[in-house]
Amino acid sequence: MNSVLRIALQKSGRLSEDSYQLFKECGIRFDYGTGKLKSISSNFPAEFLFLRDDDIPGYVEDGVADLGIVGENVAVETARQVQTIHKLGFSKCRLSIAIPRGTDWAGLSDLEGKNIATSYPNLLGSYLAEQGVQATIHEISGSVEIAPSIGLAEAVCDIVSSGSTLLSNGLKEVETIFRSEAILIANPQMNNERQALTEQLLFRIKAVQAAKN
Ligand code: PRT
Ligand code: ZN
Repeated sequence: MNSVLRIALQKSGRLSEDSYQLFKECGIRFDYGTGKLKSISSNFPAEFLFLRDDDIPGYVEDGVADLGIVGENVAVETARQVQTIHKLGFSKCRLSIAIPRGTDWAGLSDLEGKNIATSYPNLLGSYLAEQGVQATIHEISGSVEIAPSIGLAEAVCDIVSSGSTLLSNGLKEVETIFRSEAILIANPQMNNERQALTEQLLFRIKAVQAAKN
C-alpha cells in the first residue's frame, strides 16, 4: 500500500489547536506551527495541508485533500459536495440573530422588511425562507457586530460562543438559527486504499473520544 491520505487543517485559528491535539492523541505525529504549508506524518501515511478554514470544503470537494476539519457552519455555508463523516465535539458555537439591546423583540416577524448583516448569507437565507420572513441580507466578511451602530443594518446574524462580543457591541441574541461544532469531512470519491486509511483514522478518533467519555 502506498497511498497517502491528504488532510486539510486550519492553519491558524479556533480549530487549529484542537485539530492538532486530536491527531496527537491518535498517535499520529507531524510538524505543526512551523509556518510550513504542508507536513508529512512520520508514523502514519498522511500528509497535512494547512489552509484557511473557508477554503477547506472546496479543496476536499476537488480532491486536492481527501479529508478536512472545519466548522459545520462553514461546511454548510459553502455548500460543497463533501461528506460529513464524523462530529468532533470541539469548537462548538452557534449562529444567531442579534439586535440592539434597547430594541423590543416580539419574534421573527420583527425582521420583516429589515436589513440583516452577516457572513453567512446562505444559512441565513434558507432559515428566513423556511420561516417565511422577507428581509434584506447584507453580506459582509468581518466585524459584523458593528453593522447596527454604523447604520448598515437593524440586525446581525453571527457566530456566538460566550456572547461577550455581542454584549460589548450593545447587542442581544434573540434567535439561534444553527448549532455548530468541528466536523471531519471527506471527498466522496476516494479510492479504496484511501478509504481504508480513513477507516483506520476514524477507528483511532473514536477510541480517543470513547476514552474521554
Ligand atoms: O483565518 P481563517 O479564515 O482560517 O479563520 P477564521 O477567522 O475565518 O475562523 P476562526 O478561527 O475564527 O473560526 C473557525 C471556526 O471556529 C468557525 O468557523 C466556527 O466553526 C468555530 N468557532 C467557535 C467560532 C467561534 N467559536 C467564535 N466565537 N468562530 C468564530 N467566533 C467569533 C465570532 O465570529 C465572533 O466574532 O468570535 C466572536 C464571538 O465570540 P464570543 O465568545 O464573544 O461570543
Ligand atoms: Zn475563515
